[in-house]
Amino acid sequence: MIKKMLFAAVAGLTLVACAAPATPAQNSAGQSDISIRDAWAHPTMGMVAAHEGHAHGSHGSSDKADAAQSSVNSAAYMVIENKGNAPDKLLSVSGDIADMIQVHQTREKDGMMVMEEIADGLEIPANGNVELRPASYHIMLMGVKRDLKPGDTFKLTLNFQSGKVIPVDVTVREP
Ligand SMILES: [Cu+2]
Repeated sequence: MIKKMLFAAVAGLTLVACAAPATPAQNSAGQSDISIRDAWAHPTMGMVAAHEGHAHGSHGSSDKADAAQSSVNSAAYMVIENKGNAPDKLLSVSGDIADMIQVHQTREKDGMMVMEEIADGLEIPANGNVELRPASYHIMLMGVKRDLKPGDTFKLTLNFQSGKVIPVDVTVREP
């Protein structure tokens, strides 16, 4: 009985080991294999604290003006690598460092640099990587809740189409 079970287990392992090289062109059973490196974000240059001082003294201004002034933004960058044989997509990013977090791209539009949300997800190709960097793809942090000083760290959680949920430690530094 034990011998029979052992045989079944070995057979199963062999099948798994052989499956990938045997079907290189058919990756319908493929999986992404996501890893993150070099995650960093812009400092906020003391603007969060500066605004709080200002807000307390601005009783006459409207809520709307306060909201606009209170929105201190930053952006996070990193390299997202996919060592798997299936593409994946970064669908959303969550974290408590900012009121709103979106995946953005910066591009030129009518001679101006504009940034917009990548609403349908940022594709990470199979056996490839995507670099998020200034003036390109970035994770927009809108309404940063505390000052980000060089050397600080905070956490983001990256949510992928495959269902992978990957926590990332982001270090604040100058570009
Ligand atoms: Cu942006």
